[in-house]
Amino acid sequence: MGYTYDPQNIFAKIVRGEIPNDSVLETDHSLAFNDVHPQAPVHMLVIPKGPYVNWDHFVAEATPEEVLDFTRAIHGAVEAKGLEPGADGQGYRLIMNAGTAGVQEVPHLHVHILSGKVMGRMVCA
Ligand code: DGP
Repeated sequence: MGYTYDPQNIFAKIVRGEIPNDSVLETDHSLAFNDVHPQAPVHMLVIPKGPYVNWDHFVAEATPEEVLDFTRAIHGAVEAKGLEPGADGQGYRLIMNAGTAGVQEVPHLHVHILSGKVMGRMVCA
């Protein structure tokens, strides 16, 4: 399947440094920053720096190094905010929206990390 990436999407501009972001963590291939419209007390986004539309595109075409880096960057952002589930019961939720049913607004792969409150069993409007 072919994927068409729009290099003018807002996260592409963040990766290129054309618009600012509130960074949490940066690695060779990934970037984590706070969401501009937080849906919870903690709401970060983690993106690969590479031009991938969604998770499906990433899995199909990213290099093993990018996949490993992205996976660890997600955990790195969790650690940076001290969200690891443990005795204090903190924890977090990961959400990755894709396509129309998933209501993905920005066409650059991103995972949401939500925490800071108990969010109920699922997010489903
Ligand atoms: P989604 O529906 O999964 O595509 O969510 C896109 C998220 O991106 C949404 O929670 C708001 C966030 N967002 C949109 N534009 C910007 C921006 O310019 N900066 C930051 N930090 N977040 C943004």
